[in-house]
Amino acid sequence: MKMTFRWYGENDPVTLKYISQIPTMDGIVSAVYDVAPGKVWSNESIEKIKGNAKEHSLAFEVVESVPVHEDIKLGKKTRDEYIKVYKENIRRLGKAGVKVICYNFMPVFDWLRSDLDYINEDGSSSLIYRQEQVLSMNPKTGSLSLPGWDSSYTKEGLVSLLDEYKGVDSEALFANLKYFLDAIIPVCTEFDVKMAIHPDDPPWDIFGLPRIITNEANLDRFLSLNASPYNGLTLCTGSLGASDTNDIPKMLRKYGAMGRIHFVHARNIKICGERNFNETAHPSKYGSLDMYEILKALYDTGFTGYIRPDHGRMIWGESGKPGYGLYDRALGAVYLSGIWEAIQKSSK
Ligand SMILES: [Mn+2]
Repeated sequence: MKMTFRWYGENDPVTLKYISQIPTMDGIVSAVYDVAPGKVWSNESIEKIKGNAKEHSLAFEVVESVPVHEDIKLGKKTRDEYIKVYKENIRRLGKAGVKVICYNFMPVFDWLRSDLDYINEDGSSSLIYRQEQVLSMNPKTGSLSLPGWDSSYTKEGLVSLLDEYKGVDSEALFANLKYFLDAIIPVCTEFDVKMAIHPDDPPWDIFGLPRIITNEANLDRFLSLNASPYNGLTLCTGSLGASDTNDIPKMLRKYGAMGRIHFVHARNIKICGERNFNETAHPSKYGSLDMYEILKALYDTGFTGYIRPDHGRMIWGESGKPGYGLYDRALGAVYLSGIWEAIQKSSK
């Protein structure tokens, strides 16, 4: 298991120096952030991230994410041009030593939350999700004020994009995903870059948009779309865990044994009512997920891939990018590494 930490580049208030000071840290997870989806990343930008990381003795072997252009998800004729660009990015990243690319295939929005700054009893703050509140912000009426998304699209742009998805149901989305995978996996194989799809967050349909990376049956189907081991998963415990019908340790054991888990996002959430949840501190006692069982499942299936603490709360007066402060994620990393050491030593 290799411990990593997401870094948002030179504008991230969490510096590489701070990340390198977190005990047990092996590397960073990053991306080129100033290029629009569907464009080629410059070799200079890729090398710069790698060089910056190296200066702090951190590896740069995981990219999160290379965004998939909406035309690919929509299955439009123009997708071939965007797939060509995607393949070029895989080649460039592979040559730079990147081993895993995390991506998602969620239409229009990826993660959704109702509040990015919910104040907990102890004064820390968390991202939370309340289904009713999210649905009351129906973007089709132009009344979008989704935290984190309200400035990503213009009202008109969003309405027309949502219109384009009217003909795309989950079957069509699966077909478009297969088309994409079949095109890129040969390049991944040649350049030894593993693709790791991130589950949909939260793992159910929203605003009439299909979501397909949501549960065990759909993950089985996803993996069978292209049987190559280069077609794999980012197992995000908090995303899948928002649905209490998902048995996370069971899924980790199953897909881990198949060698299809390349990257793990380990975070905890507390389910509080149907389709409502709060993000919590990482330890098991605060959330609905048992982090020991999660790491034990990885250990038992011989996991050698990458893991990172996922969203943290804001604690100790820190402010910054919601979910991506330094302190609580650092505590998460060390907690996860502590469990791992205990499992390793007690298994000898
Ligand atoms: Mn995640």
